[in-house]
Amino acid sequence: QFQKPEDAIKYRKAAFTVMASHFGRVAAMANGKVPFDAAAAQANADIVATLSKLPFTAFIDGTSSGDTKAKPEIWTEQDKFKAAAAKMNDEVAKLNVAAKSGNIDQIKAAVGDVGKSCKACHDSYRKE
Ligand code: ASC
Repeated sequence: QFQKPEDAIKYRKAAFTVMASHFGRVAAMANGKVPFDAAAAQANADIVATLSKLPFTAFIDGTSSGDTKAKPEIWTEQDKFKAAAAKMNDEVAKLNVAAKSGNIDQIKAAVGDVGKSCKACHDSYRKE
């Protein structure tokens, strides 16, 4: 899939960036920063769900250095890193279900859980 290590680094960063943008649109509604729009919440949550699986194909060997904030622990604690990624994927899938329900309280709760799963991985595996 990737010709060079830099290609994998660029790919995963791009996937996270687009994912964060679409998650941000749902989070803004959950936090009351923008008016709730059920169709928009649904569309954005769906994009987040699709994108959330993509970055992890790109944490391949040889990509712990270069233009990346990835900590070496990703490669020395593979089981824990994979579990953290799976947790995020799981919470994002729940957000997608909540968004499809159109219930703002359910969406709020799910947004909070997704945010926690993002932060948990950043705290352990992303350099400042
Ligand atoms: C976001 C975003 C993150 C997470 C994190 C949650 O919207 O871009 O990285 O939420 O800030 O704590």
